Amino acid sequence: GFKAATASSGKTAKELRGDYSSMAADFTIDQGWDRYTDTDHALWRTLYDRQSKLLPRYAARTFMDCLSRLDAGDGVPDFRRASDMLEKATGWRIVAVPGLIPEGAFFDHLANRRFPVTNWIRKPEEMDYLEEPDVFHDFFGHVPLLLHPVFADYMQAYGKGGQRALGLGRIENLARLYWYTVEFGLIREDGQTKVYGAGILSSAGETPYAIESPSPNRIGFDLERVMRTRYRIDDYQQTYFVIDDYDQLFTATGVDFGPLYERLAGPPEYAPADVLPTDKVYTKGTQQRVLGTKTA
Ligand code: HBI
Ligand code: FE
Repeated sequence: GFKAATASSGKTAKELRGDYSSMAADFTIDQGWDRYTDTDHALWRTLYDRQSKLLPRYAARTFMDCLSRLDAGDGVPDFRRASDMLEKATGWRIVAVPGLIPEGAFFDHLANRRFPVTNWIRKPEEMDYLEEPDVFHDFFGHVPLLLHPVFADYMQAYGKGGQRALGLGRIENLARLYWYTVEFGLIREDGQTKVYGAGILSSAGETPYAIESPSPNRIGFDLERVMRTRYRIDDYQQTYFVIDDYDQLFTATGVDFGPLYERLAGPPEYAPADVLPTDKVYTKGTQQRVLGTKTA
C-alpha cells in the first residue's frame, strides 16, 4: 500500500509525512482525534480565523453557509461528528487517510460518497506554505461544499468518472478537471466572481489573488477545454475557470465520456496561460509571476 501511495504522489518514501504503516486495504486509518496536541488545535484556530476573515469578500456564499454549519472553528474537528452531519445532509462521510493515496483508492472512495481527509496538521512554521495537503486544506477547503446537494452529486460523479478514466488511461485529463474545479474553481454570484475551489480557499495568499490580481486569466468553464489544459503545482494558477453555478459542473459529468476520451487521446493540449479565440474571457491576465509568494 505504501509503495502505491508514494507512486501516486510522486514522492519518495521518506518525503511522505503520514503514517502509512497502519492502513486498511482502502488506505484509511483511524483519525486519532485524541492524539492532537494543544499546539495542533491552536494552529487550527489560527488558520481557521485567518481564512474566515477573507471569506465574506472572496468566497462563494454557498461555501460560507456550509462552513458555518460545520461549526469547526474551535480546533481540529472530529471526523465522526462531521460525518454524522454530512451523512444526514448528502450521504457523504469522511474517512481519515495518512495523506495522498493512489488514484484508484481515491476515486473508489469518492464514488461511494466517502471523502478522504488527511489526519495530520502542518507545523506552525509551515503556516504559509505546504507541499502536501494536510487536515486544514482537506477539511476546511473540501468538506464544506459536500453539504451542498448538487456539488455532492458532482463529487460522486467525478469519482465514478475517475474509475473509468483509470481504465482508459485518461487520468491526466480527469485530474485537470478536478484541479480547475474542485481545487481552483471560481463561480459567478450576483454578477461578481467568487471562489469555491478548496486549493484557493485554504490559502491566505491565493484567495485574494484569484479574485483581484491582474495576473491570471479568468475564463468561462468548458469541460473539454479544461481537460485539455495543463496546470502547474508550484505557484498560483495562471488561469482560473469560472462556472455559472454547480449545476453546470454536474451537467458536464453527464456527457458520454466514451467519445470525449477518444477525442482527448489526440491534440490539442493547452499551456496554463493560453487564451483561445473560442474562450469566454472574463479577464485576460498580464501573467506576471508571483513565484515564491505561494501560501498554502
Ligand atoms: N489522495 N488523499 C488524497 N487526496 C487527493 O486529493 C488525491 C489523492 N490521490 C490522488 C489525487 N488526489 C489526484 O490524483 C486525483 O484527483 C486525480
Ligand atoms: Fe485538495
